Amino acid sequence: MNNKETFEKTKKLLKKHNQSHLLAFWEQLNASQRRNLLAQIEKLDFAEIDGWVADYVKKSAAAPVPVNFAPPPFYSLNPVGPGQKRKYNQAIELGRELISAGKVAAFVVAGGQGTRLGFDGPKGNFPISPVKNKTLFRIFAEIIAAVSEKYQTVCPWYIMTSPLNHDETKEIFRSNGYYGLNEKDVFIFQQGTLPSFNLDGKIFLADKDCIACSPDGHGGSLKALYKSGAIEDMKRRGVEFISYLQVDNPLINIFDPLFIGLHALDEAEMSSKAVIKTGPKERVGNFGLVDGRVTVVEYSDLPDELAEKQNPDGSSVFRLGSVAIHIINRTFVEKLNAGGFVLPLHRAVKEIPHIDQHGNFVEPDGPNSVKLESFVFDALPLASKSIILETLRSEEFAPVKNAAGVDSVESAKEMIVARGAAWLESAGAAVPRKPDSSVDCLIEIAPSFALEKDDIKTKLCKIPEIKPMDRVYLA
Ligand code: UD2
Repeated sequence: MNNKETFEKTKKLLKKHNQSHLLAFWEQLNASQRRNLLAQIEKLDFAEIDGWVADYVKKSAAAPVPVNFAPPPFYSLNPVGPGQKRKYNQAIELGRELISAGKVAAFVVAGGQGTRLGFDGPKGNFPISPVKNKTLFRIFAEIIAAVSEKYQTVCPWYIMTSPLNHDETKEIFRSNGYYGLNEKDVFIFQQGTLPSFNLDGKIFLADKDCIACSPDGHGGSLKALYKSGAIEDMKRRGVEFISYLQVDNPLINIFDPLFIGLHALDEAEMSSKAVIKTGPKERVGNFGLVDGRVTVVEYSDLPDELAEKQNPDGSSVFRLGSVAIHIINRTFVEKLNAGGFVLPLHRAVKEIPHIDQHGNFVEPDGPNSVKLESFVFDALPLASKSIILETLRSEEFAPVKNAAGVDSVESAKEMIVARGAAWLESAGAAVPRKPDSSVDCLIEIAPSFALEKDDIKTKLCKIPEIKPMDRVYLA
């Protein structure tokens, strides 16, 4: 087909789907801009887009929570009874074997914008450790290096970026020498994007030859892992289990033998860790069971009466919060992609800069657009088996979301110090505390020193003397 024919065909297609404005500036474009725009339009499936506009853009209500949403079974922090105690021990053994055999990889989703933090640049480059100011990426890299050393193996690391931060992320890794890891064991790839819509369902133009797009949500990782060749790379290396984490959690225990082992023993396909929520409205997903399948309902979609529903003992019925920590089987991702799976989309109303019908650039002063995203936890009900393991917030979850207040830089630093203090105290050290029992010094334990509490006892040759206001760094 020649250019003219392609143009006419595209024009017709856009008219049919109410998106003719995408070619509004055609006459002003040069040949390469025209090719560029047509290539972007060609990638869009307009029949699918019509469905999104009807279901998610023009409708503002989230899909209702299924009426049979029930509390799910889960493995509690401590095993219940001798049978389960044996199972936990067996799982820890198996988890260790799987890590040693190189069957577990780390996978961080780092394609988000991190707007709430107000930090310019990839969030993984945010400095967070209390004494050495290590960035999130450096902390993860040091965990991976320490696990590889502890288990005498090579743990590969997969990192998903988005077009918003891909080049910058690659440059950060390059200029930091891959944080001491082998470059060939670090696989950085991009997620996909989806067009942004105005509130009437028209796709925005970012420029005269460019469609406005945003990252397709962390659910896009399940496709991007496959498309990018990351899954193929895992297969070649013999990786069977993907340890999924978010970029904003410096307390993450990436290679947890118990979690990996329970998941493998139960032959699950995708599993999750949960914390007990701080309250009915904590901004985390809520675990439930629908038709026997583990399902997560985001905090914003859970009706108040369910969020506040209580058991006879006063505890919340839906008290298990999703901290976005998962083990995903490599073969599950392969199976999903072979079957052409579709995850539901979720809408977020955002401020998206764009050009108007006259070609003038518009910087909105309020929400003007619908951004669509898929969520990785929506794949849980597609798994043939899925387990949930309760974990302690103080040990594993300190998200850095906001500049101040809840889930902030300050709270995450305090939690890193508090965990370090608890680990040292368990080994017999005296940690100075303030009258309100908070820690009165700074403590940072490098992953090379201890990956978990029990490592401290074996590493600590001499109990350190810590004075108020000290800055303690153990490496
Ligand atoms: C997420 C979960 C919430 C809870 C919480 C724990 C959702 C919708 N909610 O909340 O249930 O588990 O985390 O901290 O997930 N990302 C990408 N690409 C994208 C969008 C996001 O890689 O297109 C990454 C992002 O870089 C980050 C993670 O996904 O690592 C979570 O993104 P978020 O901060 O937007 O999620 P949040 O805080 O709404």
